[in-house]
Amino acid sequence: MSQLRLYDTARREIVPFEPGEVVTMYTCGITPYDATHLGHAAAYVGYDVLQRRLRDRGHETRCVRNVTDVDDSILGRAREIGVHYLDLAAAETAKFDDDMIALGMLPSWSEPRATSAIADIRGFIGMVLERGHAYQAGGAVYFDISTYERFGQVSGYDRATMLEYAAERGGNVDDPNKRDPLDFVLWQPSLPDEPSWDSLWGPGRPGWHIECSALALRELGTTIDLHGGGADLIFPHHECEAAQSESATGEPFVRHWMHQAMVRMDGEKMSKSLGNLVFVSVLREDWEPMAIRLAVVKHHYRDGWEWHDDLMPAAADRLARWRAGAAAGGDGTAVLETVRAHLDEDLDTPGAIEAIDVASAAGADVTAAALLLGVRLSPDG
Ligand code: 5CA
Ligand code: ZN
Repeated sequence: MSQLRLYDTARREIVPFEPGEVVTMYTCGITPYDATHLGHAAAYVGYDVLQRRLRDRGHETRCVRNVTDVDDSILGRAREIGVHYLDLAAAETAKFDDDMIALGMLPSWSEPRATSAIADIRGFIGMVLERGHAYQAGGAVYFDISTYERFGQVSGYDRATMLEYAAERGGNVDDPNKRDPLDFVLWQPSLPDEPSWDSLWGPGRPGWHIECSALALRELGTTIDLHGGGADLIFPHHECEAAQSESATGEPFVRHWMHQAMVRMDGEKMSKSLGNLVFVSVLREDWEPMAIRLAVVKHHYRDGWEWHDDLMPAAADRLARWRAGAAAGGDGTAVLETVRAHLDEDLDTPGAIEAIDVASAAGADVTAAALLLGVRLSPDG
């Protein structure tokens, strides 16, 4: 069997991915304050294809995907529309789950909510403080990046770039309580109408990054095989996770980092905050879910791509062609092997799709090959 090779964000090159029999993975899940858009779908489709190929190679995969049910954005939206934040989270998570099932996603090994981890988070912050990597100021607890030499190991960004992204992505660089603007919050006081939990450092709520470190440790252990999410999370989110996790445990946090490039619309990252969104649920009104999945896997996970309306009819045509090939019933073993080889080379889904196109046009039954991409050709397949 060929070697499975994957790009590692931290090493900045394609390297062999050689986990043990059980593969532990953690992918950053949604903040459920709005519907699932194509950017989310793309992020999870990539991890799904990876899991399918790993299982096909004989591994057991355990992929944890958290739900950020308490943070600035969900609390802000709940306040704006006048509902309890947990009701908002529950409603949006249910819709997200429905979209994920429709898109043929393997079930997650677990889907823990951030609010399920308050006790774990408090314990985790205690470990970081005890080892001298954090300080208290103004009712909050901050991670002290001056105590952690490898800050920057995941992103490879220089300080100026880190400052720019921290300012853009909710890092509160102007917070006067911080010793360094790149220090980040582990625990913070809540506003009067926000949820608040008791802690040794005063009442409050967790910072954002800490939930993923605490949940990865709780669910999967000290060192995990693979961690990722969208590339927008490389900094500060994953950089900060790595810093606090390695500071808390003294052990390596992640063996391999994998990030999905951004899906764009109108030239900008598709995002809830900008509002340039294509919702999966809206696309599902006009197109079958497998065509939506095909429109996504047509792109390589490391190439950012722009959404445009022609993608759906093209994907639906392709699905129909593959089905016609499957009905013709020719031998599909060769194309299955070709697809495996493409996936083993940094999840080359565009290459795999081209190979399926060719085989299908020649009358091969491409059902098994398509299924490795998570594309079901028969309704009950
Ligand atoms: N709850 C946090 C992670 S702990 C969060 O980032 N939530 S999110 O709802 O904003 O994003 C969910 C996932 O979708 C993240 O992995 C994020 O990186 C990814 N994502 C968001 N927008 C895009 C996009 N336009 N293209 C690709 N991936 C995206
Ligand atoms: Zn996360």
